[in-house]
Amino acid sequence: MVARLAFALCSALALSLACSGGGGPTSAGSASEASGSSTAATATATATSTASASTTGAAASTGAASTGGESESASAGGTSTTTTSDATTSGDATTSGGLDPFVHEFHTELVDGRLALVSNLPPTVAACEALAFADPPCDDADADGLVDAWEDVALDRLRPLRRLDEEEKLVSDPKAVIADVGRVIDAPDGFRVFVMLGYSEDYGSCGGFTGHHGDSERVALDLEPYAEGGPGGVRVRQAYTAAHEGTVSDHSMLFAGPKLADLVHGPDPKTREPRWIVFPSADKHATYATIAICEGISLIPCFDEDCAPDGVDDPGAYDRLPEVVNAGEESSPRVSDLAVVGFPGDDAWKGQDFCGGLGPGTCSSAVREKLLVDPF
Ligand SMILES: [Ca+2]
Ligand SMILES: [Ca+2]
Ligand SMILES: [Ca+2]
Repeated sequence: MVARLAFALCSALALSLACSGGGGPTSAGSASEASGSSTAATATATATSTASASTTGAAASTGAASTGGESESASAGGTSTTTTSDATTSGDATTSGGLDPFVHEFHTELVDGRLALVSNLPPTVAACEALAFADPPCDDADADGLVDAWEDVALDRLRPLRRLDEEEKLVSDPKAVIADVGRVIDAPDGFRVFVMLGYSEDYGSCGGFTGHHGDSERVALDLEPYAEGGPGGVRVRQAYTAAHEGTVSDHSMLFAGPKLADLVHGPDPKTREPRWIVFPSADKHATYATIAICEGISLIPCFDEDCAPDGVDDPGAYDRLPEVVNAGEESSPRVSDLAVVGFPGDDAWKGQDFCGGLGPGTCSSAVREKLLVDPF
């Protein structure tokens, strides 16, 4: 029972808190990380009814602080069955004005090989506020017209699991930290999801050559409305994986149309729902959509790329789905200081190098670039 309560609390605090290891940063080597942080919605803390959430600094920094804590959404993510959708209830358990409380029900599914999100919560604030429920979760702390609770679920459910190489150094580095920093926005005929895949260290290639503190990699998704998935239903229209982005050996790729079938999906370790899987190259963490693409990249000798755990007893030990935080928008951030996900000194929106919590210094590209530059 204690464990169940602890898990429920962790779920309620969701995106911004490290619930394993006593609240510290996500350890890349911990077994719990691979599956323990996949819960969905942000718990926007309320001053009145979620005292436990509102008293923690990390939770307060996710946007509850900027909204004044006027709403509550308790995530019930992380179910272990294949048939039960996650649900997020808003409002009091009792009805007000004769209206029922809104229960956010959502899950992913594959539609013609494309990942889709099914959700009964509409993405836009206007549509959300028109719902005939008591106090639906329509908060928009980042002022982009999208319901933050929907953004958080879309980000969490559609972001990829990282499947590491068997020689990836972070697996045996007890100080390694990884986390995702995301952004979700409206776009013509759909939405965009940007995910900075953060690593505390780029271990370099050829015995450490080209290594540096902080490694800001990324993927992005172009989403289209998916009416069969309910009012908040969306499905992947295009996907982007960045590899050595902006360098002479840039192997970033865009997947659209029939090429979307190349993307790899597998059961989420926690929810068992379909989840996108990407393959970061060993030690350098360039992100590839398939093992074949990764290992087919022919760089000069010694700088080749290796991906995926080959010949290991427990491939699952190389899967990572770390903590995620929705940074909001540059003009109305929900998170700026990335200490909340284990990267102290780093910032989602400042024009500074990303040092993976090991700065200051000359490290990798600013997180804001990974969130703002649209590859579609
Ligand atoms: Ca929003
Ligand atoms: Ca947003
Ligand atoms: Ca890298």
